[in-house]
Amino acid sequence: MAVYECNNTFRDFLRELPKCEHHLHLEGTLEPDLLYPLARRNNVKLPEQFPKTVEELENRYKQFKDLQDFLDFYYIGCEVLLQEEDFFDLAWAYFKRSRSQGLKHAEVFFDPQSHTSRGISIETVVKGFQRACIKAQQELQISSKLIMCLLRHLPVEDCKATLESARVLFETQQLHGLGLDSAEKPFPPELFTECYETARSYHPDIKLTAHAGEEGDASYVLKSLDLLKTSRIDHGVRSAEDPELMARLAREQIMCTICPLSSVKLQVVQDVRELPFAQFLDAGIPFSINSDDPAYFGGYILDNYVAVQTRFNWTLNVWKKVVQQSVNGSWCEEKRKKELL
Ligand code: ES4
Ligand code: ZN
Repeated sequence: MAVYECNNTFRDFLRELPKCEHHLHLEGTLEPDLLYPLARRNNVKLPEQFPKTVEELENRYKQFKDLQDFLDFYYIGCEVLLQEEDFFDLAWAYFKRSRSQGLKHAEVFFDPQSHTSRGISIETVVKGFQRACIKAQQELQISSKLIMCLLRHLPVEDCKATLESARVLFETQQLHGLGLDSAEKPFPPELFTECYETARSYHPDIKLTAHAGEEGDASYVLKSLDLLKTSRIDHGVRSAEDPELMARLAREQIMCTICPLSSVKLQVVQDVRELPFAQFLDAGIPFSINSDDPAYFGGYILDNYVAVQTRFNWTLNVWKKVVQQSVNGSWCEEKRKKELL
């Protein structure tokens, strides 16, 4: 793994920037040193071949072959989460750790299906996460929004049932948006057109996003916009392969939520320097810098900002622009955006 470190002065500067995170899977914040205690607390037996110690697991996380190799670990990790308290502990640990890295606002994903499939109710999951969000606002001054994701590798009928079970949560805006994650390539956006239509019928202000252009090519991004009508794209880095799409992302000001350390760890690119930041800046496509699954990819939000700086050496003015874009592209109230800037 390449080293992504910058000098202390720059790290301090980046820490002080009002950072917003738009691409963060709460289940992806499960650190090995929480995974084993939770497994014990809940009497969960991990698979026979699963690493036995924190150190062994951390070593295994140093490199993933691809997205699926990572997802296999991610879903096993989910199995130690059972009680409302577990979901609270998980999210609270994320907020505390990210506060020390200068996080101000977070729009966080969770995957109800990885829990409801084990007999846990969506209410248990959401209540635990909501309590952590409230505490983060009160004690850490971090604002947040919850985004529910559908697992695209599961049958569409299962996704529809999950949406229906969350209907009231969307109607009351306890859930702010809908996303789509998990294995991308075999499960293209068009499978979920109806799900997104249903979600739009739940609330006029519901926000829509989808993972696209991570392992799938630019056509996945295009289809997410056209069929799912998303106003944001998670990752989207392979958009750079299609000039017409790039022009559209700029015209429609579609924010791409880029995750530098994730894309290296999952071998989407071999080094952060290969990510299309310069093309996005030149084209005027808004993007944000995010940690995705920090417990698995070796870095929280500031670590990702630092990784970008080590490769791109941006001036203070470029950072100012990047931060402004990130705040302006957030799904928070206008009043909160003004406070952040
Ligand atoms: C994910 Cl990096 C990534 N891609 C797709 N689905 C995911 N779920 C959690 N992390
Ligand atoms: Zn993701």
